[in-house]
Amino acid sequence: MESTPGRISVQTHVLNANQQTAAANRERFATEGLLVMNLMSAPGAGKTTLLEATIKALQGQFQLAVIEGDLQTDLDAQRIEALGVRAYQITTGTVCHLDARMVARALDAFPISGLDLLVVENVGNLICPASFDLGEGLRVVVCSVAEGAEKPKKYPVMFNKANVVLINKIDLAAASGADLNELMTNVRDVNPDATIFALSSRTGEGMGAWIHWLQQAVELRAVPVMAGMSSRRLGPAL
Ligand SMILES: Nc1nc2c(ncn2[C@@H]2O[C@H](COP(=O)(O)OP(=O)(O)OP(=O)(O)O)[C@@H](O)[C@H]2O)c(=O)[nH]1
Ligand SMILES: [Mg+2]
Repeated sequence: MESTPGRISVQTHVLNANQQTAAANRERFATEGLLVMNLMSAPGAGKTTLLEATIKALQGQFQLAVIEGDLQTDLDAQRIEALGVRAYQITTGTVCHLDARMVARALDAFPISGLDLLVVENVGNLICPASFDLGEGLRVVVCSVAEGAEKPKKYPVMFNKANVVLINKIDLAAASGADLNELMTNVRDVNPDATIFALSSRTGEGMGAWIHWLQQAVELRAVPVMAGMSSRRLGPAL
């Protein structure tokens, strides 16, 4: 489709307006002293399953809450609440991503004081959510092995803005014929600074390294520098 000046200026306006609200959200999160994680992936890559396993590992250590984003249903929020963690569902209707204003509105109805970690599970989509800053301090992208090793190259915006890339469903690697080394190389090509963990949210393999990293992030309220870790290739050997 041909770009027109009108189209470009409307998109720029929308993103600038979002940036202002994201900055206000970020200030609010800083005032409250919590870490906010924006969790993104293609539909079904395993965000909620990963979140369930992460909550089970961190419960009792930190005060947690979750904002869920979906086009329809509160099914993911129900899964989180079943673990005894507060969850707020945003349903976007036809909108394929969360934006900063949706999160700001959610915060008016969903108290965050006293929290250590707020996770925002974005709408399942490997494209649009990457362009909308929510005011988060930590961007985590989940990529399942079965999606295909070339996905980081085809959807670079999502991957090159991530602090962490979680390669999920490694229990399915052999069955899906996935080349994990190629996937890892492609993530590094688009984002040499991302910290990468390979894990299975279902079996728990590789979860320990991710949880350890996240514990540090929550304690610091920031993205940890991986001192003493010479490689970004963490988790089980691939
Ligand atoms: N084998 C295997 N299956 C997994 C793993 N993680 C998630 N799944 C399965 O993948 C499917 C989708 O998982 P969800 O956690 O709902 O994925 P999601 O990214 O939250 O999906 P949306 O919110 O709809 O975008 C479910 O059937 C999960 O049980 C994993 O590590 N291994
Ligand atoms: Mg989900």
